[in-house]
This record gives sequence, structure tokens and C-alpha cells, in this order.
Amino acid sequence: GTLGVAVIGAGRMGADHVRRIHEVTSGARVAAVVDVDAERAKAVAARADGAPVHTDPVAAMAPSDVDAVLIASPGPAHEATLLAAFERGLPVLCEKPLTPDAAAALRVLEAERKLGRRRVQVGFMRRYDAEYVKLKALLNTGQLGRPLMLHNRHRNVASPPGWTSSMLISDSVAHETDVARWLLGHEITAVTVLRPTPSANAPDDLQDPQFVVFETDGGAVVDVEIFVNCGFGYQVQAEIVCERGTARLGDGHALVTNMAGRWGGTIAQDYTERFADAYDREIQAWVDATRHDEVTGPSVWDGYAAAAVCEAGVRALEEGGRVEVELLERPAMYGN
Ligand code: ISE
Repeated sequence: GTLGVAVIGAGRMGADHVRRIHEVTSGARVAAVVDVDAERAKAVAARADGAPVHTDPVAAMAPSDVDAVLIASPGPAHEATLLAAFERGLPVLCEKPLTPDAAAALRVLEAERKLGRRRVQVGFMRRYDAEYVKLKALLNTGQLGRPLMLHNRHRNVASPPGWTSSMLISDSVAHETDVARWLLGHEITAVTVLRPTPSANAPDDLQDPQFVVFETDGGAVVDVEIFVNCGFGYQVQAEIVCERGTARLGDGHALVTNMAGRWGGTIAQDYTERFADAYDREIQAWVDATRHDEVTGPSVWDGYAAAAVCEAGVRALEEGGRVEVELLERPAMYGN
């Protein structure tokens, strides 16, 4: 039968996934919608044939028609929900960040290791974006030669209320930690953060933009411009520089128009738009694998590595200078 998914968290991402599972994904149905705000959960569930609503994730996992859990609550709530899902033997898709810090990620990793098998796919959706997939495939052919540098630009229109300077790293640059590790096949060993004078359009006291530099164990250097109040659009761009050539994505000139003496295109305004196809493929891949009792995609190890890099990044932001990343040895269960 179809996979009954309890969606935990009915905020922007949770609501989008409920819509997706209901309308786009095949082989899955929304079995529950959970939010601390019951009204919000109800409103979102109404768009999925009025799926059952809960305020407690653990209660939502109990019914026998719940086969899997999609966690889209705020990062600090992930750990408890993950551990509860493990106890019930339920497979999980967990939105990024897996956890806010490396110590919590390690606890999740230890708990999954005790199960003796992977149960979690982490929501690093860029790995499912058509352009990133093509770039990864090109790198795998070896035609470009050895990667030397990866330049990234990551821009949001505006930061949500209450956004802090460290969240630019732990919430936004988290994506580039994963992209860099995945594209290069390296671990990140050190982080440095430079701080341009903040934009006048950023909220008071927010260090925005930031310029983040990673060093990797394969000798590559990665830079990330993170700018979350750029005002004009949602942009994610990357250029990899290799020994025999370069490749670049995210220029977004899929549709070019000519009108009134100008040529141009449009810029997406947020991630649910820019990465809509990636999210569709990500959730479909998770549902397909889960129905075959398999787990694919970004792992708890990847979530842990991202958390460790981001933690070093936040220290580099706050204290200045270069901060090294301390990673455990990768357990065999997570491949190499
Ligand atoms: C948000 O949580 C995301 O995951 C988006 O992809 C990212 O662009 C944004 O900066 C984050 O806040």
C-alpha cells in the first residue's frame, strides 16, 4: 500500500511537504500533521483531505497507519523526534539542520548505530537539484580533472524575524557545507569567516553578508558568500574550478526575454520556488527507497559533519580567525 507519512511541523517547509505528498509524490499519503500550534496544523491538514492533527509528535507516531516520519519542525526539536521514531522503528526524512550542534548530532548518530542500520535521510535537497546532479556527474567523469576551488553565492531576499548572525552559518551555509563535501568528496577541516560592513538593509545587529572560507582534507578551498537580505531574489550559484576547466550553475537564464529595449529573465523569490523540483525528487526518492525498506541520500553522518562544520563556523564568526573542525572517524555503516 501507500506509505503513511506523519509530517511533524506545519511551518513553511512542513506545509510545503504536506502539499507535495498529497499532490505530487506517488506512493505516499499524509497520515498525520503535527504542530505545537493546533490551529496551524488543522489549516495545513485541511489541504490534505483533513489528515489527523496532533500537537505531540510521539502521539502522532502511534497509529498503525503511520509508516514513516517527515520532520520539518525547528532544528532544536529534531533530536527528540528522531529518537522517538527510532524507538518505534519508523524511517525518517529529517529536514536540515539535522540538529543545531554537533553533540546532539552525535547522540542521534549513536542511536542510529545501535539500530545497526540507517533509518534517516537528511533534507539536503540540493543533491536532488538538476543542475547540481549534472555538476556531480560531470565531476565524476574526471574530464575536468582535480577540483581546486569551489565558489558559492547564497542569497535570500530577506531574513525572517529574529534571525541571528550565527544562523547565517548554521541555517544557510549548512547547505554549502553539504554541497562542498558531496561534490568534492572531501571533509572540511577548517573554517574562516570574514565580516564585511553589514548592509544598511539588514536588521540592526545582523552581520549580513558574511564571507565564509572552508579548507578541505583534499586540499581544496571553498568560499561562500552568504547574504540573506539582498532584497532582489533567491539565488544559489556555484562555480567549481578544476585543473582542466570550470563548471558553473545557478545563473538561472533558462528563459530569456526581450522586451522594451532590454533583455533578461526573472529571479526566484524563495527556496520553495527555486528548489521545487529538487524537493519533489528528494521526497519521491525517500518514499521509493522507504517502500523498498532501503535508506538512500544524505545520511546522519552528513548531518553530523555539517553540524560540526557549522559549529566551527559560528566560532570563527564570533572569535575571528581560523577554526579547525574536529570530526569523529566515520563509522563503517556510513560508507566512505
Ligand atoms: C533556509 O532554512 C533554507 O534552508 C534555505 O535553503 C536557505 O537559503 C535559507 O537561507 C535558510 O534560512
